[in-house]
Amino acid sequence: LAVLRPGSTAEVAGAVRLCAARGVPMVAQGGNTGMCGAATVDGSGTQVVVSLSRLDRIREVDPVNNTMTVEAGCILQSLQDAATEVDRLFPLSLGAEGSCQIGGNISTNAGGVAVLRFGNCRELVLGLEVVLADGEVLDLLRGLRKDNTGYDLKQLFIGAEGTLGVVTAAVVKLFPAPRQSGVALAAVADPGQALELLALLRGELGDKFTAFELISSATFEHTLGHLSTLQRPLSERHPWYLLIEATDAGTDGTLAASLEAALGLALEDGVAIDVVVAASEAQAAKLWAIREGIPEAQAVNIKHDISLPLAQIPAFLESTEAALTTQWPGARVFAFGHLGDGNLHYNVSHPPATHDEKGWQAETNDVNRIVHDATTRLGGSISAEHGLGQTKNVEIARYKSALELEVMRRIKRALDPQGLMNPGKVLVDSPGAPPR
Ligand code: S2G
Ligand code: ZN
Repeated sequence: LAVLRPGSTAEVAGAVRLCAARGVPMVAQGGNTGMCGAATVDGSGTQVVVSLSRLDRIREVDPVNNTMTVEAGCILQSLQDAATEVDRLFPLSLGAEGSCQIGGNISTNAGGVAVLRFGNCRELVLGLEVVLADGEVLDLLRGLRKDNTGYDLKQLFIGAEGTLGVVTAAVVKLFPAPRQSGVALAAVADPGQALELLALLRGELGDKFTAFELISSATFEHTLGHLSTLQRPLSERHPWYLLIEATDAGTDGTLAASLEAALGLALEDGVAIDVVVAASEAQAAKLWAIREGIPEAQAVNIKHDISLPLAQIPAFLESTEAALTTQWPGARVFAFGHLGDGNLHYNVSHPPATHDEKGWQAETNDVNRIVHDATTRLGGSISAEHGLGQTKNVEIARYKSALELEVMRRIKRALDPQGLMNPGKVLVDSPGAPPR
């Protein structure tokens, strides 16, 4: 019906009161970079978008408390820059950081490449300001690391995709700025060896170990082929690659040596086949550019964002690719992502002999069935970091217990009795939604 562009929390509250009084469903929207359509209205023509873009003030930076109070419409990059200005780090980092907004990151509990060391939004947020479905402003903007005074209400809204209220501001944690960093690319023979390398680096680097991104050979070659600006960092081709990053807030200058020693050990122990350690920031950026270039080269594939218990990952990769290529000979699997978190992005391309790119999308449900059933069978989750939105809400009804879904509905009914907050997202049938 409209895009509402409130300029303050009070205006968001006014807009929500207006919509609530008239039974108009609201879809809160930040940078709209989500992967599951959570911030997109449905086709009914009855919903309004509530854009948070004008709530873009950094209200307070407190380097003593190591917190920052920011409004929902702040671009993620601007938070990173504001932290750097006071010699701190705000560690949330993901591909869309130049345009995604912190309100949307919080509402989808975004992860990205530094979860291994710093956790996802659930761990990075200390306080929230939320406009509830009746227009009341719930002020939870406390920057306390410890506060056991009742239910931890903020956690209800983190990852709720705007279905319980509209996030308008947050208190986020700051960390010591890294003084040293080291980036390397390692080649391994198989996912089992990747897990051995993960364990070795965890032992050798401890909490200096920041990122561990898996890239399959197919993904690596496809990305290098797609982005001509990228340079091949190792002379030989290998079955699997790991992009590794370590950082240290200390100034003792030992990080590079520690990283090289750990990788030397991996080579000696036969845990890695080959390794290249970036000799400069420019070379480190070139290695990261390969990982950052992957999503752009994946545009037309059927995508998945799953997580598994780490030990199940080799079995999942082997059995699922076999099942997919049996049903669709010639389909290619592009597996990559945040292996340290057990989180794989598992994208499947069209089998050229039988499907073109457009036709392949029609197979999405059947491909999802194989991938999501295998994930669930191995104790995993069908959405590790991208959320559910409107593309996976139906899927969770298949994999979550009736009781788990019922408890979610009870929370939804309690906080949004009219079912006006982003209806149809997360939970397929938004309880209480007015019949349309
Ligand atoms: C990543 C980005 C979205 C995708 O690259 O880590 O979360 O799957 C993804 O292409
Ligand atoms: Zn990811």
